[in-house]
Formats: sequence, C-alpha cells, structure tokens
Amino acid sequence: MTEEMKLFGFWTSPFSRRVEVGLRLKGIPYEYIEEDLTNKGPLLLKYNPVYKKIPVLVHNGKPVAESLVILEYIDETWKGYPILPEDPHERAMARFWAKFLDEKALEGALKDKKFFGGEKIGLVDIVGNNIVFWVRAFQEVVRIELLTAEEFHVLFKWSEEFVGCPIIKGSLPSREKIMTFCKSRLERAK
Ligand SMILES: N[C@@H](CCC(=O)N[C@@H](CS)C(=O)NCC(=O)O)C(=O)O
Repeated sequence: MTEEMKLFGFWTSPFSRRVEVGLRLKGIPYEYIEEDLTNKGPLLLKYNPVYKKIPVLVHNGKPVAESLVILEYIDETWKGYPILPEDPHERAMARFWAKFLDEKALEGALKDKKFFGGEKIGLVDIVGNNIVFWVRAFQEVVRIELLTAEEFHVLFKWSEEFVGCPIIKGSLPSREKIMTFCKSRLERAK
C-alpha cells in the first residue's frame, strides 16, 4: 500500500521542525503543507479541532497532533532509526528530558554525551532543536551572546554537532530566511 503522508506546518515553527527532523531521520517521504496561521484552513481545523495548531501529521487520512505525540507515533510506526531508546527506563528518561526541554534547557542531561540520544540523534535532540535554531539566530541579530562556547561549552558543542548533521541541515530554513525574519521581528519590537 502506498503511504500517504502530509505534514501541516509553519516554517518558523520549531514544533513542525521537530516532526520534519523525525521524518527525515526515518527516511519517510512526506508532503509539506505550509499553513497560514493568520487564516487557518479548513483542513487544519478539521484535523486538530482541539488546539487548532500545527504541526499535524496526516498518515493515510488519519491525523496526529502535538509534536511530541507525533514523534512517538512515527517512532512506533517505522522501526528504522529508533528515535527513543529501547530500554524502558532510558525511554522514560528521554521522555522526561524532552518534556523538561519544552520549558527549560540545561546541560545536565547532556553530560559528556555527543547527543542527548547518546552517539545518535534521539528524541531529546529533536525537541531541543529550537534552542539551536532560534537562540543562535537571535543572538546574532541582537549581537548578544547567550549560548557561548565559554559559558555553555557542553550545549554549544552539542549545537554544533546537531546543526552539522546533513539530515538536520537539510531540514532547517536557510540562514538568510531566518536572519530576515529575526530582523523584522526586532524592528517590530523596537
Ligand atoms: N504543544 C504544541 C505546540 C504547537 C504550537 O505552538 N504551534 C503554533 C505554531 S509554533 C501554532 O500552531 N499556533 C497557532 C495558534 O496558536 O493559533 C506542539 O508541541 O506541537
């Protein structure tokens, strides 16, 4: 059976980016549909009537909403490239830190590992992509350094490894697009 995979997202959203990274790591082809969040389409409202938010993944007509739920769905449906560890306790820890990262970022969970997922990118790395993505862009635009190699060397090293990954690189908007967006936001805030 041919799989039909549609992702409703928005280009600045780190939440839809999480899903794109997950799909790319698994090698699953998908159709990306950019949603106008100022004028939400009938399909988004139909597929996510509770939150009316992107991302929504629609697999063979069946919608799944909420980025963390979608990542787990992807991981359970396609076995290649596991996003969550196999061991139940390690899985619980990955879920704990992923949830924690949704609110705060910290170096403790990383310790001396290359990625939160160990040697490979896993759930927590995917969830943490918004740190890399936005902190680095904004700090460049406002010319202040929040995530510096000196102060946060563990996180900094991780962010370098993460953005350096070909699959991650391919799923991020261009630097130019990010910079233009950050600058316009900054101007609006002034
Ligand atoms: N908890 C959600 C958050 C998703 C979210 O905040 N999406 C935003 C875009 S970044 C959205 O759709 N906003 C539209 C709205 O709030 O009306 C997830 O992890 O998927």
